[in-house]
Amino acid sequence: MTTPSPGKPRADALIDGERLITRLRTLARIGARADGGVNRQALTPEDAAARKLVVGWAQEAGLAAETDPIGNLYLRHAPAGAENAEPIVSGSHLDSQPAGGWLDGAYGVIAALEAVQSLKENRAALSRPVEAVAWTNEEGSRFIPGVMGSSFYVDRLSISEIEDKLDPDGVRLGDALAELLAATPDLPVREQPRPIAGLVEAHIEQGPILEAERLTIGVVEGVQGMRWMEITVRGRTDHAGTTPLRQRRDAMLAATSMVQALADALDDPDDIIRFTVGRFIARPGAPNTVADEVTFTIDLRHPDEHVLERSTETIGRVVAEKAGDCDFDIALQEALKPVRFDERIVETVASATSDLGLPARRMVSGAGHDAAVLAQRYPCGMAFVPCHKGISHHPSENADEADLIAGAAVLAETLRRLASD
Ligand code: HGY
Ligand code: MN
Ligand code: MN
Repeated sequence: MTTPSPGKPRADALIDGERLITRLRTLARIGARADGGVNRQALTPEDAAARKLVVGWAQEAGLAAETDPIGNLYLRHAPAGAENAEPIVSGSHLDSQPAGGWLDGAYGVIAALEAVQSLKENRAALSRPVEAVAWTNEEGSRFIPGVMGSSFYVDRLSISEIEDKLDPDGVRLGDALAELLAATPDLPVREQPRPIAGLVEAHIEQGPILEAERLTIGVVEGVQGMRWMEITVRGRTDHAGTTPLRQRRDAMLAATSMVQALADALDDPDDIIRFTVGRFIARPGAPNTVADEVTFTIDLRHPDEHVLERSTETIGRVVAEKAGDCDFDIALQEALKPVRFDERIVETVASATSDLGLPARRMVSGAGHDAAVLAQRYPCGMAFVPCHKGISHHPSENADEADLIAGAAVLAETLRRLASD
């Protein structure tokens, strides 16, 4: 690491690193898995418990805590005289993947809380409020689509269009959301999103670049585009012992041949396209009955929207070719275009990083983030810290404490600069 020059701010003068790490480790106990990971999916009792814990920390720190109709949390410091200015916001998500780690999302929320609390404690001269936010259901692993709280904030979706969605166990989203909100009955509810002057999200990189290059901070310039689809293949149930194969309409065989043909058709010599089938469900699900319905998901990503468009056409063609005697539907569930972040915010992250003497590079995010959705309406940026071996969406996800602390300090300094304009 580069040694900070004399006169420049030091990470440990800007935030309380020990408090940051203690809170992250305490939060990781909620939804802890036996293998060391975290299962704290959106709108579960664990998600509600995590929100309560974070609200408690914020209130102890003297921050004003509020929620909204979709369960986003706002933890606010408004310096005297600046109450009515548009805030500078920072946050991420408290929900995790089913086999997730302790840092994806949680880091960005707790780092934002630490930054906002430290700016308050250090009596930073601010001309705008600063807010830490936890956005609801970023992952989309339980209720599709993800980035739900941030999409609500920028008016990409309304609660009425999602409240009847069901999780894989048949629980209705509207009911799960009502339970989540009931767990914090005293929190004021902001009925309408408010304009934001600027937003910065801190996150672990979830990829291998920073660690390989021995860098502490990734200054994120943008996020690659993403599409989610659900393919449903319909055939006919038949007796496994008596029905000759040539007389079947076997949805399983059609669906599996689609998946393999799609992987072949989307193979990218440059290895830039990301094609994932992460969920595959066969019904009725009995060993001795031919499956009559198979649904599987596609998560498709690339930094170039034209490639996403072409790949979507390929998916339509290949699915039709491999359907045989089965019927099929292709439902587009989410489409997020590639995002370029706001140049002023990116520059502010970069200058705060270099003034802290931290080695950094600019990069594009492979993972999706709430900041990419919020960038549709507000000036946004992100700061990444390295994670071990680039592993994420896995229980072993981890990062060096020193990097987590450095990232939170960069965040605090960036928020201070943006909120002092
Ligand atoms: O899927 C994503 O990129 C994010 O981690 N939810
Ligand atoms: Mn995340
Ligand atoms: Mn994630």
